Amino acid sequence: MADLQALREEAESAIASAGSAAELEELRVRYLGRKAELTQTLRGIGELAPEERGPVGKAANAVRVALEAQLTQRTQELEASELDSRLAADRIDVTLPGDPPSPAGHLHIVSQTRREMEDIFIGLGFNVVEGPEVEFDHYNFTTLNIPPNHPARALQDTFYLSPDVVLRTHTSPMQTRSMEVKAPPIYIVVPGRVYRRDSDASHTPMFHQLEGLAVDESITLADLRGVLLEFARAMFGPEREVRLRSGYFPFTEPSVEVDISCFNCGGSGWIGSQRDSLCKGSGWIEILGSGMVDPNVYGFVSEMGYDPEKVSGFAFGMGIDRIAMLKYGIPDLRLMFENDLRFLEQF
Ligand code: 2NL
Repeated sequence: MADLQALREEAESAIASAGSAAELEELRVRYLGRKAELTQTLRGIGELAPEERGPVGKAANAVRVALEAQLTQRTQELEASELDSRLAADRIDVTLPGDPPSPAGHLHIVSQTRREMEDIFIGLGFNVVEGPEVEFDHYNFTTLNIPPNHPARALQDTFYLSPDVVLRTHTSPMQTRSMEVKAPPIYIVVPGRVYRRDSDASHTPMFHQLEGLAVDESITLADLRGVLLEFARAMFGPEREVRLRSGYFPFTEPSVEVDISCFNCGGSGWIGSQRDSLCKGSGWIEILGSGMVDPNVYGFVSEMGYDPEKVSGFAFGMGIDRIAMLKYGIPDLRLMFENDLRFLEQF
């Protein structure tokens, strides 16, 4: 009985001072395991004198129950405090920003160029107008004085959605649409996507155009030249000159092709002793087509007061992608639409 009391005190103080769940498990094995002194005592009860069996068995059982209870309680306490310290040590601040922060993107080179062109024309008094990419052939061809058998109307060149609906081949339809709802004077530029059945290094089935239209009293070819000279200088540098050559479009008369003096060689055609490859040694680069609006075009919007005896105007059209290619030295138009970040990130 005295041994049992001593064993109980020893075990209780060991359990009370155990510092971890693992240590408690060791103590459980030592004091309550199969080879433990107490277990042996309980097993050996039958060998005791008959009058001792009752009190010793009772006392030994009481020690076992007490130690088990104390072990369970200490185990719970220690597990709780171990969890607390693990939670404190492993705490993650979920409010911290992601790592690494992803860099912000930027506008596509075509969008940047388009906005730059829009800004230049806004500065010259033009408004920016947009319109549908799916268009009636009436607006895409007929009101632009393009006759029924003109090659531009051929299935070969134009995407037809039905016999009288096309993907617009230029943004000019929106210029006629604008004149239908706004009496002169009108000063507009129309940027947007256009579609032609064409595909090589300088032609893609979809590309971007910006067309301009100015109709007012006494507009002349000199106004056209002045506006395009200002545009050329704003876009390609204050030293630029423009050159007008005779051209042909069904919707303008007269029509002119407009060149700018080459910004690569300064217009000389030479880089040192080499012919400039950009302008092919000519000193000039073609940037757009234009002309004075043909009186037949006004015939489709005469109700709005577009009387060729009273008003006159000029119009022009240019490729936004082509302007960007020239300005940034891009060798192949298809690069613009492949979405390769190694290309896009350069601009
Ligand atoms: C080019 C040439 C051009 C026009 C577009 C136009 C529009 C109306 C009336 C008359 Cl509503 N003309 N637009 C005029 C001349 C040329 O584009 O080479 N574009 C890439």
